[in-house]
Amino acid sequence: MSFHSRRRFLGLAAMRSAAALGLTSVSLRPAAAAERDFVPAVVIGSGYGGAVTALRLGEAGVPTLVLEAGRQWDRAGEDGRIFCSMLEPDHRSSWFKNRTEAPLASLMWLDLVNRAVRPFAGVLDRVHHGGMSVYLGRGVGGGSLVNGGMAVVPKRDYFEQVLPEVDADEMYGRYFPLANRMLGVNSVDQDWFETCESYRYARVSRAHAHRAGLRTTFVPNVYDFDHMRREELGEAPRSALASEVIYGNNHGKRSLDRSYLPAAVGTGNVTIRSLHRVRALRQEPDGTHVLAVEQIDELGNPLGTKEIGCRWLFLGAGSLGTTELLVRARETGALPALSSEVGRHWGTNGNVMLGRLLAPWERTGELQSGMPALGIDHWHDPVHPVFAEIAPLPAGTELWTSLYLAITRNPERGEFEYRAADDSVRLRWDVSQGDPSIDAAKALFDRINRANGTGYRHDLFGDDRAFENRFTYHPLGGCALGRATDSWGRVRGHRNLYATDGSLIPGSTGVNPFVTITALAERNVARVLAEDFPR
Ligand code: FAE
Repeated sequence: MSFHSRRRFLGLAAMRSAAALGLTSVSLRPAAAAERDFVPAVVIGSGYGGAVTALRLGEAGVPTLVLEAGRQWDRAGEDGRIFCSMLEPDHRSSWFKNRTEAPLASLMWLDLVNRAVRPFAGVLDRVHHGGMSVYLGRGVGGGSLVNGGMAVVPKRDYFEQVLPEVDADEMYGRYFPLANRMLGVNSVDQDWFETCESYRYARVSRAHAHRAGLRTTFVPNVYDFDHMRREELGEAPRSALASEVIYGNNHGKRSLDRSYLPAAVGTGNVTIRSLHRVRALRQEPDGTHVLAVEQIDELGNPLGTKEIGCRWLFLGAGSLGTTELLVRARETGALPALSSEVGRHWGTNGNVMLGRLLAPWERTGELQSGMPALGIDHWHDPVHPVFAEIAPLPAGTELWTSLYLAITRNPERGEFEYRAADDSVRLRWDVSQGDPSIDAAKALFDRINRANGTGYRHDLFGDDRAFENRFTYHPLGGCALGRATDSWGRVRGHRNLYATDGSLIPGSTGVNPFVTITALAERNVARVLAEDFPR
């Protein structure tokens, strides 16, 4: 076993025993960093940016505390499963809601999808901001717990346009390969793909795209495709093939709590505290960052608030979480020197969801893998570039439907504002700002429908719209690299303060974003460790 795997193994064992004991603090040295009110480094959030940063700080010998609002997902419920399925959602599905809020709101205009649930620290959140709502993962592992696992490196020329201050040679030569390796990215066996039942839906969509003269591409994933193959054969417990994805996967998925985070804990320098939400930040004249941290239980009851001080503070609370903390801190005068660029350059990665109704003889299959493996790549279109993920509709029954999450190049950007009356930070985004995304998706899918004699489904989104652009899975921006921060994520205006997550990317990546977030965090923390920490 290599040194790295041994550390990851130790960390995994520590995480599992903490979960079994119902502890909210995980560390190889629980008495050390965990209980002190001052730690050298704090990372807020345990998604991609936070997990990368925690591992590299821990490896460099920096005692580090990770504060995560959600719970650790390692303890089975009464049904013996950690996560619930999409078909039978329960309290584990949703972050303090009375009812699930799934992306598909209806079937045949009927309210068949969502269920009443009791409020709990569940794994998927949908945060509402007027014209836009944002899906987020909540828990140790952030979005990696709920996402479709699609691990896509962006097109280089587009990456260079979006983040011109980043050395693309270094990213494509070093940090994207590193991110893919660390995340455990793998590709589907194409022979199996062509014959399996689980991807019949993708093959049907591919045939329709090709009939319209369009190009499709296989998409790597962090779900273990060999496990999936064995699921179909009945040799492994089903997860991707048991309608599990947005409320978590019980098997097969290499989420961050299986990769970066146990490796971080295994360094012996990193402590993770779950169900700890950072409410506010300030900085003392001597440079100490002070965080107001609230601890809750799984039912949301407050267990107390305390202040934690640190010298280096890394914000990995995701695009919304990081932006909210910074905007509030600037507007309340707690971090007065933050730039006016904080809270700007926010976008949806041009997300639009849509479904097409197929002919009755075009079966997409009752068994559909929840992990997408194919995309329609039409990004080179000069007017309407689109990268469309061929998404499953794993309802366990034949629905003669092709579903897509289209990523488009939408130049519209949102901004965040602070409202003193209720101490809230709100996104300003008008529904009409999503129109360019619909125009692009419509141009592509009209072409596919024309070539195949098919049409849109109008019954999936709660009314009779064909295109859903009122939510995003891919919130990006709010603390954009090179604008609100320097070229390495150091937040301008305050010392030893860093953004390390999707907030750095100004609104768009052209593909699903987590590989980019991971690689960028790897690049930035390497520089920060070399320059900002004593040797
Ligand atoms: P993120 O993963 O959101 O982690 C932030 C963490 O911070 C969360 O665990 C929060 O609970 C925590 N947090 C927030 N505020 C606080 C606070 N105040 N105090 C303490 N903790 C806090 O951030 N992307 C892909 O590339 N491929 C896909 O297939 C894909 N599918 C998706 C499907 C769904 C349903 C969703 C919701 C997202 C999907 N994404 C996908 C997007 C991807 O998961 C997302 O871009 C990343 O998770 C963002 O990573 P960050 O590090 O920015």
